[in-house]
Amino acid sequence: MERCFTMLKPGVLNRRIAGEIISRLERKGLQLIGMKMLRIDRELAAEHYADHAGKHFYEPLVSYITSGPVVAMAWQGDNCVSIVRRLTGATDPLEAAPGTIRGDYCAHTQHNVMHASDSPENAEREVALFFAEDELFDWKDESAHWY
Ligand code: 3AN
Repeated sequence: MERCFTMLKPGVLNRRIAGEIISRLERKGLQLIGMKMLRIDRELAAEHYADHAGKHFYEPLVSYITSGPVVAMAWQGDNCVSIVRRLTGATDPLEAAPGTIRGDYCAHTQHNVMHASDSPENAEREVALFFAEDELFDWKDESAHWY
């Protein structure tokens, strides 16, 4: 069973679209095993986006991600990372297909609505960065065979 970390970026709550986005992941059949709202500080942002340090968009990215509350989520399911990435769409909203989250809800790369882990390894690292073990709920998913 694979896990994936997702995070609704600042602005999503302001726009009142958090529920719609979460619904898309739920309706696909992924299992939500952790969720919380938090305000990211610069230290956590730097750790989360360490791979991007030094890139031209790094400073704006850190300023943005720390600018308001986010909704962090941990999901579980077969091929969870690939499924979430496909539902999320391309990084650049101009490339993101209509029907994907980024294809439907944003117009600028910097404000592209949702972070999603890009590999199972990064997913494990990110889930551990944002959630303590006792904040994750590996509940019995009797409906898994419906999807
Ligand atoms: P993804 O979020 O699709 O995995 P990454 O990991 O390359 O994409 O980028 C992380 C975040 O950095 C993106 N979600 C976006 O907010 C921001 N970002 C990436 N590339 C650019 C860019 N060219 N200009 C502005 N922001 C960018």
